[in-house]
Amino acid sequence: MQQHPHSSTARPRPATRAARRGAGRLAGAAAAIAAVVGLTTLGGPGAHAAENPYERGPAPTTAGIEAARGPYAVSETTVSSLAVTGFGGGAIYYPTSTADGTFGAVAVSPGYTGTQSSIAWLGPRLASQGFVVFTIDTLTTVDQPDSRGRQLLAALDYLTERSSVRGRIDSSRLGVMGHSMGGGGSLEAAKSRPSLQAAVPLTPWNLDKTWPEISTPTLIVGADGDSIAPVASHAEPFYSSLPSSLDRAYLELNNATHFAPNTSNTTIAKYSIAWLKRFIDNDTRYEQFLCPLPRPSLTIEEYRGNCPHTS
Ligand code: 9J3
Ligand code: ZN
Repeated sequence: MQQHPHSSTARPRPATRAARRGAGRLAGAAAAIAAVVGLTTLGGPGAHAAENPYERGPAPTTAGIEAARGPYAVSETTVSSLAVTGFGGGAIYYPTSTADGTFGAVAVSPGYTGTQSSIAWLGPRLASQGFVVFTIDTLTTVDQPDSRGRQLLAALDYLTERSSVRGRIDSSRLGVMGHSMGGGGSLEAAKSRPSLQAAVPLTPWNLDKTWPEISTPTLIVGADGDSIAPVASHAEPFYSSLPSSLDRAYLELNNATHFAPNTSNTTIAKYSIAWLKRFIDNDTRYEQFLCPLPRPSLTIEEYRGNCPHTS
């Protein structure tokens, strides 16, 4: 599918000079009337809210966010570990087109012993929906969650300040994701950088069970069959310890293991896309997929969260 650049239909122009003058006067009068009408309706219940400057792509559908690819064609560039400091390099996936302006960006950390290839499927899957996505390698594959959190932030700094795609990114609209210790690292990153707009830890693992310091909207994804980071001692207490005033959610995958985030997974993609769109892009068109709370199904063991969202 092709990207959907904002386009306007060209208006036929009157042929004669007089006709153009006439059209100009009419347009001026119409603008004046529109300005007065706009003033009288500002703030009223029927007022059209200012257009969201961060919204990207067409109106979403369930099929669209469940699809293997979204509306944007995606390009990829790799970043050598030798070219960066504070993390291990990785792969950047980004919408090819420059017609839609800048995009929000997300850094994604792998888990213990994993490399960026273990979470690479998320790169094109999320980027094709209109994000710049950096799936990273860590400095060593045995780095712990606190280190992975710092590395996610170093990767975002590289992405927005030095990378070849820095001009395509809105540096005020950033998020973090990660698998296992990388999910634990996502919590660490959000705790230390409250300006992050969204966090999505995937079957997260961390020795720290309490996250009341987080003010970033956070979707925690657990797996009912996870015996490495059991939800009862990881994902669930992480979710429960987030402030109850925060926009937060807990999605527990049904019939899934610790390694569900390592291969293409439509449930993970669908709710990650909705969460990132809703909170990185402030795109309330995606609220429909998050509220009312998704019901248990063949793929969802349980879903908890607050509705409606407040930020
Ligand atoms: O990143 C992970 O997969 C964390 C789970 C783990 O291996 O914990 C044992 C140290
Ligand atoms: Zn804590």
